[in-house]
Amino acid sequence: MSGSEPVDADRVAMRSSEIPSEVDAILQSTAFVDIHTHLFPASFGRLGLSGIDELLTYHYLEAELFRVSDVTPEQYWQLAPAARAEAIWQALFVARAPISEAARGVVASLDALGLDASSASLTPIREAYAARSVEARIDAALRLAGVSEVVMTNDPLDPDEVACWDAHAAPDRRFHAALRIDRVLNDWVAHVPALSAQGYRVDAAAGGTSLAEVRRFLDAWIARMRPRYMAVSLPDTFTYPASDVRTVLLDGAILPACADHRLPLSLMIGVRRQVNPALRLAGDASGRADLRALEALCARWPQNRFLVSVLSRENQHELCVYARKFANLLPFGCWWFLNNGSLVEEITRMRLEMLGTSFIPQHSDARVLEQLIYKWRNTRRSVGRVLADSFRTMADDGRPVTRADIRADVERLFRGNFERFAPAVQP
Ligand code: HDL
Ligand code: ZN
Repeated sequence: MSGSEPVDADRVAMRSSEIPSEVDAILQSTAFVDIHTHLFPASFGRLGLSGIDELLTYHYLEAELFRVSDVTPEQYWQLAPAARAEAIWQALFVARAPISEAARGVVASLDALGLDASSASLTPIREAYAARSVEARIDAALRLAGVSEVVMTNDPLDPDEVACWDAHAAPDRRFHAALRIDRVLNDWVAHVPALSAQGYRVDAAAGGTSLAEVRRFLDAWIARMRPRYMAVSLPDTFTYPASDVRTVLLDGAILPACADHRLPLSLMIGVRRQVNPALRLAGDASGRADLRALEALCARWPQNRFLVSVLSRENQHELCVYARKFANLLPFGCWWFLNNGSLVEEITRMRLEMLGTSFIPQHSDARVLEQLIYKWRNTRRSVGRVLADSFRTMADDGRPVTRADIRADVERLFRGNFERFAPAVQP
C-alpha cells in the first residue's frame, strides 16, 4: 500500500482497553429486532398494554407484592386495577427500595421517559402518561429501547385477537406476527369447540378429518397473519415422540405446515403451569425438561427449523450442546425467570464459548410497551460486559479486534441471525 490510501478506521486493530467502550457504543447505536413480545400496534386497541398502572400490575411484580404485603391474593383480585397498582407502588417502591429486577425496571423506564420514579404518589406519573397518545408512546418506547421491530404473540383462538384480524386492524410494519398454537397443542380437547366454531371439522381424538382441518386452519391464519414463525410454550414434562395428541398434531399438521410455508417452529420449553393458581398469571413456575424431545424433533425433521428457548437454568448447557449437533436448531433468549443480569451474563458467556455468534441472545417478552425500555437497557448492559470480555480474550490470544468485527457480530446477534432463520414471508 503506497500510504496514500485513507486508513479505514473500522478495520484498524483496537487496543484492548478500547474494546469495552466500543462494544457499548455499537450496542447503543444498533437497532435490535425483538423476536418475542406480547405487544401490539395501536390499531389492536386494548390488546396493547401501556402506562404506569399496567407496568406496576405486571405479574412479575404481583408475585413480589404477595411476598412482602399483608394483602392476600384473594383481597388483591377484588381491588380495581388502579388500586392494585397503588398497592404495588407503595409496597415495592415507596416502603422499600425497588431493588429487584422487575421493580428496578419500572424505575429505569420511568427515568428514560423523564418521569419521577421517586414520587410517593402515582398521580403525576399517571397525568404525564395520559397526555401522550398511544402512537406517541409506541414511537418513544421503540426509540428509547433501541428496537426497530418487534414480533408479537398472536393467538388465533383468542376471541379478542380474532376480532382485531376480522376488523382488518391496520398493520404496522414494525410489528410482525407470530402464530401462537398453545391452545391447539397443549389443550386440544378443550379447544375442539372453538375450532369447530371457526368452521373446522375436528374431534377430541384428533381423528377423521381433524389433521386435514388443523392444516386448513393453519394455512388460513398463515395467509392472514403472515407470521415470522409458529410458536408454542411447552411444559417441563414435554416428551416427543409420545403416544399423545400433541405428537399426532405435530407430526400430522404443525411440522408439515411449517416445512411447506418455510416457517420456523418456536418452542419455549419448561413451564410448570399454575403451581399456585391463586396468583393467576404469576402462578407459573419452571422445571427442568428432558431435551431428548428436542433431539428427536431436530433429527426427525431436518428440513424444519426450530427456534428454541428453555426456561430452566439447568437446561441451558445441554441446549448449547444440541445446537452444536443440529444446525436447524437456533437457541434464543434468557426467558422469563432467566431474564436477570446474573443469568443473562452466565448464559450468554456459555453460548459465545460454545456457539460463537450463532444464537440470539435475548428477547424482551414485554407485555407492557414501556418494558421494552428497561429490558433492552438491561440486555445491552449484561451482554455488553460478556461480549467485550470475549473480544478482549480473543485479542489476548492473538487475533486483533476491529470495530468492523464488533459491528458485524452485534448485527448478527441482534438482527441477522433472526432475519436469516425466519425471513419475512413475502405476500
Ligand atoms: O408463554 C409465554 O410467551 C411466556 O413468556 C409467558 O407469557 C410468561 O407469562 C411471561 O410473560 N414471561 O415473561
Ligand atoms: Zn412470552
